[in-house]
Parts: sequence; structure tokens; C-alpha cells
Amino acid sequence: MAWSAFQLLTLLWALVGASTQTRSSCSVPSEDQPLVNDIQVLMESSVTDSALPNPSILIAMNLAGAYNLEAQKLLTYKLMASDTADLTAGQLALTIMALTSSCRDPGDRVSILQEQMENWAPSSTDDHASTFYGPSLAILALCQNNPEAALPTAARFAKTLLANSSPFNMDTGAVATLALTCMYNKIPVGSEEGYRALFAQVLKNIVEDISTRIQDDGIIGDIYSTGLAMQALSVSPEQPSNEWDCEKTMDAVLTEIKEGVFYNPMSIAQILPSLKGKTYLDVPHVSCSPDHEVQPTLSNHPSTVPTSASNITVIYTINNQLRGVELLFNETISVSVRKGSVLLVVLEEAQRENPKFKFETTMTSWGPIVSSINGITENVNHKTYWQFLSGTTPLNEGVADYIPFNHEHITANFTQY
Ligand code: B12
Ligand SMILES: *[C@@H]1O[C@H](CO)[C@@H](O)[C@H](O)[C@H]1NC(C)=O
Ligand SMILES: *[C@@H]1O[C@H](CO)[C@@H](O)[C@H](O)[C@H]1NC(C)=O
Ligand SMILES: *[C@@H]1O[C@H](CO)[C@@H](O)[C@H](O)[C@H]1NC(C)=O
Repeated sequence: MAWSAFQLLTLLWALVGASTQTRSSCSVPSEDQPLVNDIQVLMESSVTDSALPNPSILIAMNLAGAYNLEAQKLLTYKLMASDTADLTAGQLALTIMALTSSCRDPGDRVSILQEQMENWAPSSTDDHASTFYGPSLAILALCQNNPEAALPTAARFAKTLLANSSPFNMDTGAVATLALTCMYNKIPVGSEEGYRALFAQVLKNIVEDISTRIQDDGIIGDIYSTGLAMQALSVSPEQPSNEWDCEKTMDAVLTEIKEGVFYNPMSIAQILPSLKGKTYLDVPHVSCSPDHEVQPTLSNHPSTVPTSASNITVIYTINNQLRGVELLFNETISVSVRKGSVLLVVLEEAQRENPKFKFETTMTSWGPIVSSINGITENVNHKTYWQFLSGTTPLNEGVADYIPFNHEHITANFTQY
């Protein structure tokens, strides 16, 4: 009697467990599928002979099922041939995952990364949380390739996260969740119980932080961190105490896609896996079937570029109160640009009119980042950068994507993270 009651309870628990698993995943309604295809095609079209190879795009393409097989081949080939020497740990990790997702052997890249992470150490306990984004990717890639060797490194990394006192960063929390979930799932039988408890504890903390960033409309953090957050919440063994409504988040993302918010190829690469019910934990399980082109069904709403002959005025301030006692400056200029121009055009116009507004950019996976203004250059060791604001609100896009409105006041402020 008691035994069968126990059996029944076990069965019930299993059912409860199964239903929590399915509740945290949701899918795109079939009528919205063409929208998802649109952005995938847009992302794949960014792969060209001249573009820097972006491993995140190959990962997304392979997880989603590539449409453009030429682009997939070109990107795989370029990443195979790429030199590991000047890559950061995070870039190396993405390259390893990208090659794995194309069913290629990442070769000695794994052992190079393993060694890099064994020597890794944070500079202090108040390091800005976003500095753990790259190392989180590294733990994830190592976990997928050699979890036993990665275990001590991952444990040290988890303890560093526990000890860190800086404010939570959504994107980083999501990638750390993916990394530690991978480790948690792969702890070898017979190893210390302490590892399991450590990873569970850190995951619990991060997932609670993520849940505080779920907004009423379903967006998690900001729209550009939502894709990674969805991946994290859908795999983590620890779930938020306030249940997450995946469908609501999915609806919010689809609305933003309709509004044209996802056109930067990197932003598409980070949202696409979640739209296809995939996560970075699926990278080792992609099946590389023989080539056959599939033609995607596209939506009938090709994005119309607003072209306008009229000009707008943008007020642009550059402000350095941080570096070089004799170099401090606070200059403002008002420039006229074509309506619909991106912020980069404002910067170019300002530079043309006044040499004090001279600036430089560096190419990254997200596009050009403004690295230097009026001779003051960002520096990773000092953790300095040029932050862009509209009024007092930081922009959530870079200068090559953001479109200013008439009479907007844009400030570039030299600051620290
Ligand atoms: C760390 C980080 C930063 C650091 C990078 C320096 C460093 N050494 O760590 C700092 C603080 C400088 C930074 C700055 C900005 N960032 Co930032 N950043 C990130 C974060 C959290 C991780 C990037 C990373 O380490 N990737 C892993 C490595 C392996 O890949 P990587 O390609 O080598 O990474 C480089 C690029 O990502 C680049 N980068 C970082 N941010 C941005 C933003 C833009 C617009 C560009 C072109 C490049 C760029 O710096 C990285 C290191 O060199 C991402 C989150 C995400 N989801 O990607 C946001 C993210 C990329 N940043 C974002 C934004 C908006 C900015 C700013 C525009 C914010 C602002 N208001 O000023 C500025 C750039 C302004 C400028 N000068 O042009 C957005 C971009 C969204 C979009 N659609 O464009 C993201 C996605 C955050 C978010 N969820 O909103 N960022
Ligand atoms: C910079 O100049 C603007 C006006 O020109 C002023 O409002 C602002 O307080 C100044 N900022 C600093 C830090 O000096
Ligand atoms: C309109 O903006 C362009 C730059 O985009 C500039 O060259 C031109 O002079 C502006 N026209 C007027 C009337 O200000
Ligand atoms: C600009 O940067 C300085 C130096 O970090 C900082 O003190 C100031 O608050 C920043 N201003 C804005 C508007 O963010």
C-alpha cells in the first residue's frame, strides 16, 4: 500500500517535471515563420568574400538550418583557415563552436583555449560583469569539447562569479547560465558532490537575477539581450521563482522583428536560435546532412528604406572629463544631415566641419565601434570607452545602426565600465 502510494508519487513528480520542461519552451506560430525566414536570409546575405568571418553567424545558420549553402561553405572555410594568434578567449570559443556546428574538427584550438583559461584571472572582485562574457563563452566551448579537463577551470570560474560584487549584466548572465548548465549536466559520475552544489548555487543566483529583468511586455533585459536570455531560461536546471511566460516573450520578439529592430546581422545571429527552439547547448548535436538547397518562404513585406530629401538637425556633444588633465574637453556642435541618416553620418559631418570632432572606428562583429574621439582612445586595460547617449539615456545600438531624430541631443562621453 505504502509502496504503491510512493510509486504514484514518483510518477506524479515525473509528470510535474516533464510539464515544467515543456513550459519553458515555445515556438513561432506558423503564420509568423516567413518573418523569421526574412531575418535569417538577411543575416546570411551579410556573409561575403570581403567581410570579416563572424563565427556567431555560422553557429546561428547551422542551428537554424542554413538556406545559403555557399555562405555556409565560405564561412566554414574562412574560419578553418583563420589564425588563432590574435583572438581573445571569447572569439576563440565562438570559432570552436562554429566549426563544431559545421561538423569540423576544431583541432588544437581547444587545447589552446584550455590553457588560456587555466591562466585566466579576474583583475579584482569588482570587475564589471560584462568582462565575464568572453570567459563564459570559453567555459561553454571547453565544456562541449572536454568536460573532464574543463571541470576545475569551470569551478574556479563559478567561484569568481559568486565573489564578484558588480551589478548584474543580462547578456553575460545568459551566457554564464549556458556554460554552467553544460558543466552541471556533464559532471562525471563519482566526482565530488561539491561541484554539483557549486554550479547549482551559481545558476540559482543568476536565474533569479535574470527573472528580475523580465519586463511586463516579456522582453528580458533589453530587446538585444532577450534571445540569449531565452536560451538560458530554457536550459537551466534552476528555474526562476516567478514563472517565466515564454510565449509572451516570443510574441514581444516577433513584434519587434515586424518593427524592423533586427537588421544588424549579429543581432539576428543572437535571436535566431531561440526562434528555432535551439540553444548553444545544441551545437555538438547538429547533423550535417548532405547539401540540398531549401527555398525559404519570405514575407510579402520587404522593408522599405525611408528616403527623404529633407534634412534634420542633430546636436552632438563630445565630453572627456576622465583622461589627461590638459586634455579635458566638452564641445558641442549642431549639424544638419539627411533625415533617416545613421548616427555615423552625424559624426562624419561634425568631423568635416570641426577638426576637434575627429574620430576613429574599429571593426567588430557588431559593426564599427567608435574607438577614439579628438585623440582620446578607449583602452581595455583602463576599461575606458566612448559611451553614446541620447539626452541622458545610453543608446542601445551602435553609430552605424542608430538613426537620430530631429533636434536630438547625442553625447559621446568618455567613461569606464
Ligand atoms: C562587453 C560589451 C561591451 C564593452 C566592450 C569592451 C570589452 N573589452 O569588453 C563596452 C563597454 C566597451 C561596450 C560598449 C558598447 N556597447 Co556593448 N556589449 C558588450 C557585451 C556585453 C559583450 C561583448 C563581448 O564580449 N562579446 C564576445 C566577444 C568574443 O565577441 P567580440 O565580437 O570580439 O566582442 C566585441 C564586440 O562585441 C564589441 N562591442 C561591444 N559592444 C558593442 C556595441 C557595438 C554597437 C559595436 C559596434 C561593437 C561592440 O566589443 C567586444 C570586445 O571587443 C555585448 C552583449 C552581446 N549580446 O553581444 C554588448 C552589446 C554588443 N553592446 C551593445 C551596445 C549598445 C553598446 C554601446 C553602443 C553602448 C553605448 N550606449 O554606448 C557601446 C559602443 C559605443 C561605441 N563606442 O561605439 C549592444 C548592441 C546592440 C545593437 N543592436 O547594436 C549589446 C548587444 C548589449 C545589449 N544587449 O544591448 N560593450
Ligand atoms: C558641458 O557643457 C554643457 C553645455 O555646453 C554643460 O551643460 C555641461 O554641464 C558641461 N559638462 C561638464 C562635465 O562640464
Ligand atoms: C543636408 O545634409 C547633408 C549631409 O547629409 C549636408 O551635406 C547638406 O549641406 C545639408 N543641407 C542643408 C540645407 O543643410
Ligand atoms: C560621463 O563620464 C564621466 C566620467 O566617467 C562620469 O562621471 C559622468 O557621470 C558621465 N556622464 C554621463 C551623462 O553619463
